[in-house]
Amino acid sequence: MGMFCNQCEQAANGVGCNISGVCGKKPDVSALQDHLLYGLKSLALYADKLGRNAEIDRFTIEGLFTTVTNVDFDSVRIGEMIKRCYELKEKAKAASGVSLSGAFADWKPADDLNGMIAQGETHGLSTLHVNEDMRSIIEILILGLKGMAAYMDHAMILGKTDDDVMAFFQKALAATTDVNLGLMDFVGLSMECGKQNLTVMGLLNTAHTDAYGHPVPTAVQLGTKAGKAILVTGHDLKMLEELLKQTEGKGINVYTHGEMLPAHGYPGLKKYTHLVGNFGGAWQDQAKEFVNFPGSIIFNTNCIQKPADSYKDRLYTWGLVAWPDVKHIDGWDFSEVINKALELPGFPENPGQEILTGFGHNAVLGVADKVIAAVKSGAIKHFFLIGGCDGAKSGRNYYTEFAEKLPQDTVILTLACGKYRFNKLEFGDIGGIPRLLDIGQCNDAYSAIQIALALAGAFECGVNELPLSMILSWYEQKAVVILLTLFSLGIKNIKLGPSLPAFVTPNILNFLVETFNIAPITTVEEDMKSILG
Ligand code: SF4
Ligand code: SF3
Repeated sequence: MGMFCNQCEQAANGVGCNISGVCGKKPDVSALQDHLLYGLKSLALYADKLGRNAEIDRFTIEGLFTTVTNVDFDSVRIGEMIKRCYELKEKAKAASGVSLSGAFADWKPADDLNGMIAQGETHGLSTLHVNEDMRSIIEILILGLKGMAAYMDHAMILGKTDDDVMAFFQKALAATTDVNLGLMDFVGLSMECGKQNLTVMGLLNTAHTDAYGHPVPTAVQLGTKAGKAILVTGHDLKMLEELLKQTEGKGINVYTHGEMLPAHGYPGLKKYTHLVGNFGGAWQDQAKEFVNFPGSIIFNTNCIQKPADSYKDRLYTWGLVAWPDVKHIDGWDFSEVINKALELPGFPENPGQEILTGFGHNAVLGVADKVIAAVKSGAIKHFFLIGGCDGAKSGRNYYTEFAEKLPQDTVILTLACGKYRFNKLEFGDIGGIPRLLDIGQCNDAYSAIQIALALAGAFECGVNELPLSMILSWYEQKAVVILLTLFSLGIKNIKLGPSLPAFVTPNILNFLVETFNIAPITTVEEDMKSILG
């Protein structure tokens, strides 16, 4: 059985995974994910005509997020989603009263998993186009939709949605089945996807700050506290809050991992005194780090990797993340995770280094006067946004080296898990402003954009004219949609690494270079020289 997937930065040989996924995705799961995406397009053909339907819209978001890299590796769960997708498609068809025909409109999955896998193998990138540039731009749109769905899922968990955004999801998915649309139609839809994602990231920002307050600068302990322990990894703050409530007074300390680190900055979460610190680094180090965590571990979103036997029995998944044979928690009752932690030895007291987080736009703009004065006096010469995803492939020490070699009169803004490349280093401060400001998770790119817009307003220039450079790293589809958002805002001169996406053809890349002057990272010396002169 073969497969083809090129949606992330780990795509084998820079082309695509065709025997088995570098991420651990097996051909059957790949076929089922392709099949689910095909079903979501079929559903969208009717949902687009039907208008807003909460059940269908919620499913579309969950379905798309399920196919994001490092989320769901469980064939049985994906098979169930395909069945559900078909039920909803039939429901949307009946309710919309429209009659459509064609391969997508007539989609019907087989009754059993093997049949669904066989169908999925024929769906591939599930487009009717043969031109490779068309396929490339359609894939960019689809991967953008997947990334945006991830952020929408978190917003929906906190009770937020947006009708216009949901209408766009269905319109764009349906458009990918339309052979009459041309290249520029999909360029337009991709830019619109970026714009819609700004709304979604804003919605999620409001959801977070309504529920937990605006992040405040907070020192996070990297050592351990004596007691039983639970590690939470992923991105979902609501899940962490529920776990904190359920562990209160039980003698269990809760630690964050990976993209959960910024949780410590939220007043509504940091008030729990048993949220004690952050353990480990970015996702790709989980296998070597989790073995040393003497408590239970729970994933609430990506990035999960094949668990080692040494910690599999104390590992749990929640929400859309799943791995075969790893216990999945449905709903909001975490007693099983808690009871497991109580059986395990926990940590001894071992204080360690502290690092700072919590520099969202509210905190940074709260000291805007100081920042602007420092720029005007020449104390701050340049800002660098060094952020994005971390990953396993070599070449990512570029980001560590870049941060280390920056002159002392520069400030680094960072976000997402790529920060682990340098967030334990000492950068000092400029007149009391820390030189390293952790804005938050990948979705807090929204906050970075607000900071950039406010600075541009204060200096009466455009964002491209600011002394600000973006040195970004990508890995999965959330990074793709953030790039589309930056493009939709007209942001130019981004340097992107560690390698360029396999799904971008030379012609599409030329278009992006000509329009946005985006460039691949080269060497630290060369890139720094080209920016700072
Ligand atoms: Fe390969 Fe990435 Fe696809 Fe996994 S998600 S199969 S690593 S391209
Ligand atoms: Fe990291 Fe997976 Fe992208 Fe939220 S946790 S940024 S890679």
